[in-house]
Amino acid sequence: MTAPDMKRRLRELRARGGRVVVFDPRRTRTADAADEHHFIRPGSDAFFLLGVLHTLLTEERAAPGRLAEMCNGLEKIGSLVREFPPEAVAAACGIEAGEIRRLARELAGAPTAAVYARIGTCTQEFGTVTSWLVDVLNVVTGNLDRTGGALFTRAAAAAANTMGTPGKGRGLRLGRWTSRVRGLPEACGEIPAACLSEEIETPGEGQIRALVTICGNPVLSTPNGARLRRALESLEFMVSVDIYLNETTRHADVVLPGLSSLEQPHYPLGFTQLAVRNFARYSPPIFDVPAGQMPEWQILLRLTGILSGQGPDADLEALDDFVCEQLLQKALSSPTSNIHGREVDDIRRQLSRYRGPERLLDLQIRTGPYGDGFGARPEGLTLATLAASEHAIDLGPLEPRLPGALRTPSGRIELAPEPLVEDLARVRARLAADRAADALVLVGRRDLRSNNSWMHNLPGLVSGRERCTLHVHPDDARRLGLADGARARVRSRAGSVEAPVQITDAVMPGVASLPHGWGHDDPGARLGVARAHAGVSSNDLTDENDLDAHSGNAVLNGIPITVEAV
Ligand SMILES: Nc1nc2c(c(=O)[nH]1)N[C@H]1C(S)=C(S)[C@@H](COP(=O)(O)OP(=O)(O)OC[C@H]3O[C@@H](n4cnc5c(=O)[nH]c(N)nc54)[C@H](O)[C@@H]3O)O[C@H]1N2
Ligand SMILES: Nc1nc2c(c(=O)[nH]1)N[C@H]1C(S)=C(S)[C@@H](COP(=O)(O)OP(=O)(O)OC[C@H]3O[C@@H](n4cnc5c(=O)[nH]c(N)nc54)[C@H](O)[C@@H]3O)O[C@H]1N2
Ligand SMILES: [Mo]
Repeated sequence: MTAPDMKRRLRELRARGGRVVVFDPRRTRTADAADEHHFIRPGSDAFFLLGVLHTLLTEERAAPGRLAEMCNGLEKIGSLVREFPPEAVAAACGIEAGEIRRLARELAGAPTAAVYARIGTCTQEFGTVTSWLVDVLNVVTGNLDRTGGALFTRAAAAAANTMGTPGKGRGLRLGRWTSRVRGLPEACGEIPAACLSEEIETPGEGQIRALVTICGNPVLSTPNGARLRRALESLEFMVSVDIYLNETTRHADVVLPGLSSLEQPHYPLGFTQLAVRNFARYSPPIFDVPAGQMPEWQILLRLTGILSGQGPDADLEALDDFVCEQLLQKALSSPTSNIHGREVDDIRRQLSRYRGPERLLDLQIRTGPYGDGFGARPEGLTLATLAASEHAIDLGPLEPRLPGALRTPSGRIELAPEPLVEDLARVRARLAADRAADALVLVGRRDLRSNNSWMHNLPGLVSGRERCTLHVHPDDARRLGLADGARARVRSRAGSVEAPVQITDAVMPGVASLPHGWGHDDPGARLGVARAHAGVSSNDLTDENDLDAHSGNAVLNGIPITVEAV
């Protein structure tokens, strides 16, 4: 879900008689805008959700409705949750059994509802299981794919769930191969960023000796950044496509700055997949490209030419044509595409007004679910119609899309996939392992005037009170002898940092919070303003060995730490 002015939307939802309930180890601004907020122990969402499911199923409140006929494994859920009655999970998640039951009953009693989770439930020990249980809850209550519930978008371009055969596909593929050093499974073709240091450090066939970073600052944004910093130094060669000389790019042999976003055209390809209403919008560049600078897509094609052995003077036009041709041939040969079997020259000619990413976008929009099919539906969308429209084009509210939006081999919702069912054993084991009562764990937090690790080099965005502070609950501060504003040393398995303490009851007892993306005191970076507001990197505390088993996402929330006054 992505949409502007969420505060207003939540207010309007409540004015319509809706209720908002937030689960977060911190009392956030979202929590302030809600009817109810519950502190939840970091990493314990799976326990809580299992307790809710247990209540729904044992009290026979499940009402999947039309979803029942679309599911494989619905019956299995009942037996999976049997061992997780609210009493068994309450202490671990920090929410009382009676409250879990009440919340479950209210969820089941609501005419429509949506259970929705974001990054805090992904970047933790049970990230994949938690995300799965969220979906299971929406299915069991009949809220998946229902107006007023959790709906799929129908994006105008590049949506996997609008291409190919409706309802059928390869499904999600995990673990087809493993990383070289630690043997970690790939997920959707990627291996965890948490493997990067060891893949650089460990000699042998396949060792990473050169690196290209694009638009990323992994020294500050991935776990155990301190180790990565050392690893990057040992590379034979590194290129960064980036606009700043920061903690990561300063290790590069070559930095290639692209254009500012106002010098480039924009289409929110990613966010339209997550929108709360279907729309398409194209924004032309506002400023001309300054002399001597290249758009990022040309920089990347230039690098492609070099890496593919064509040297620094490879024909960019030919490379661009090659990329477009791949996409075009795929569309022409797909029996379900709206240009299946058409004359290739006709389509090429119609695409020829654009180059680079705009040409690819035009192709994807026109072969997409609202597209003009290059003349087959003249009233359909093209990039030209978007460009001619001053505002976004409204493609209507989200609507039920199942089973057509599915891309599983079975053509059904796989509600109890084997790898996740098996992972419940890990959940069970964790539930049994009592944590020490006074153990402290670390979570992060985001900031309105920041975007992950950057935007700290602009005076207007770092003015005012220091933001890289350690939030600590008053009870913990008392116990640990920490004073507000005084400095504390925070230690984890991976490392240690020193930060000023901010005592606040906006964090739950037993939890401390430090934002990520700070730590701008690197001598090699050229960030004058950011250096004056350096802060420390919370990813010097996160552990590259702690991952969610399936996604490979790093555990960035719920890090065991100790804190002492300095
Ligand atoms: N201004 C601004 N906007 C941004 C960003 C930014 O840095 N600044 N970043 C952008 C990016 S890259 C992303 S991915 C999105 C992320 O947007 P969100 O997904 O909304 O992520 P956060 O704002 O980090 O909020 C995550 C919340 O999860 C809570 N949390 C931590 N651990 C747990 C847990 O175990 N269980 C539960 N239930 N909650 C937990 C944290 O306290 C925090 O309040 O925001 C994007 N928007
Ligand atoms: N502890 C902890 N760690 C986290 C998170 C967390 O919640 N807690 N959140 C995680 C999440 S959700 C994310 S998405 C990652 C984000 O981490 P990264 O993907 O590393 O992203 P940023 O830190 O935003 O760095 C963006 C980079 O892009 C550069 N840049 C900005 N504009 C442009 C441009 O127009 N062109 C180019 N080429 N470069 C540009 C900036 O200079 C910067 O180097 O961090 C992750 N790390
Ligand atoms: Mo993100």
